[in-house]
Amino acid sequence: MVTIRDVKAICTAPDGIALVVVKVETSEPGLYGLGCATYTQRWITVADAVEHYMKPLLVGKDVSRIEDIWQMAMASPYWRNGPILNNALSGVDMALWDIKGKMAKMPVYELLGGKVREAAVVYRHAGGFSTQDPRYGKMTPEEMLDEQIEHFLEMGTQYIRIQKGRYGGVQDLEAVKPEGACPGEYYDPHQYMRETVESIAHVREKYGNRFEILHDVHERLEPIDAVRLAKDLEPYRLFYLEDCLAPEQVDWFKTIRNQSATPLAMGELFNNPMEWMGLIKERLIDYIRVHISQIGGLTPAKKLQVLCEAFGVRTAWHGPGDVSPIGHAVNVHLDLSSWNFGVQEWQGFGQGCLDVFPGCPELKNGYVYLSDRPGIGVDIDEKAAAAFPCDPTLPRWTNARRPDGTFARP
Ligand code: GCO
Ligand code: MG
Repeated sequence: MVTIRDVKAICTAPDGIALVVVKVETSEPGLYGLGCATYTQRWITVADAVEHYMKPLLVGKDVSRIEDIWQMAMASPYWRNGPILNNALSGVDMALWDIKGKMAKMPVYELLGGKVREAAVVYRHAGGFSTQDPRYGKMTPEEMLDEQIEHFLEMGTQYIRIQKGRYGGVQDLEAVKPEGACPGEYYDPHQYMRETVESIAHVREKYGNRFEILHDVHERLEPIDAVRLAKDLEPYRLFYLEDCLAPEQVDWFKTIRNQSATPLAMGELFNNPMEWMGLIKERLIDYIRVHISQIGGLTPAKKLQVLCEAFGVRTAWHGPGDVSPIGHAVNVHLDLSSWNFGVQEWQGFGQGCLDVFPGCPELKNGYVYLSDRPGIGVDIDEKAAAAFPCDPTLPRWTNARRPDGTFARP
């Protein structure tokens, strides 16, 4: 029996974004697994949970018992389904799938039922520039947006997320902030709504049906405004509208569903199965978008994908810069082996990640491909990783505020 000998967190920021990877070493010399536990805003606490709780819980356990370990480790803290411990568990869970693939001499997608497609079609981000962008002010937002669209079209991209500026739009609200307002990332929800419809109308007018259009509201609107935006965007036939409600307001999806045919994607902020169960059962969304390490790893994500298939919901796993290449590869193992795959969000890797994580999935002509190495297929160069320490500074962008200074869900 091969057992778990050590469990450790490796925190590294090769592209300037804090990533957390869990390495599970085994009693078999040279056999280890890697998993993604990336929660970039609270990476220190996740790493701490891995060291102080996952390690003592799991050392000595049989590596083959993935389901049993997942169930035991999920309920061991009694309180469960929170972001910190879900990420710590995800790192272990993915690492155990990596080990099982290496022992079976198969890529993980083979363990999940084999390929239903050779590669996963991706969606890219256009227009998400910030007022800090050196080109801002020299180029109009439309010119910056078009430049990014042209770049992605040259790369064969078929799905492009259109944002006019950051989440909440191109905002430079120094002028409207109340006297002595507290610091924050100010934006005007109604200005953002108007700009978004104008931007997408411009894109559809200029590019026709050359690519599928997506947009990410990022929970930046009050529910009734989300209803209005979904209706206002209906004529432009989006592939989907992402995160148009905050998780606390998902009951409003019923209203949106009844008033608009704009396809809806939700889930990157979910941690708890009770957040998605109703949306799927009632067929209130079209795409599920969880951040796989935030729900506890590949084991629960596979179960979620199968649940969604029964209700006609497709997958569009969260794939931002704050997922490690191991996490991105796990997304793609699921993408390749799931019949109800929709689209894969793809941020792409900087040279730092490519150097630290040998075997990164490869983007070719709008599709992402996995190596056929056994397991997850991505390794880590720990020495190179150590050269990119994570920054403990708290993120500014999550301090979002409306013109009157009210804090807004970011
Ligand atoms: C996306 C997400 C990200 C998140 C980020 C939070 O659609 O990729 O909205 O941009 O904001 O992952 O850390
Ligand atoms: Mg999003």
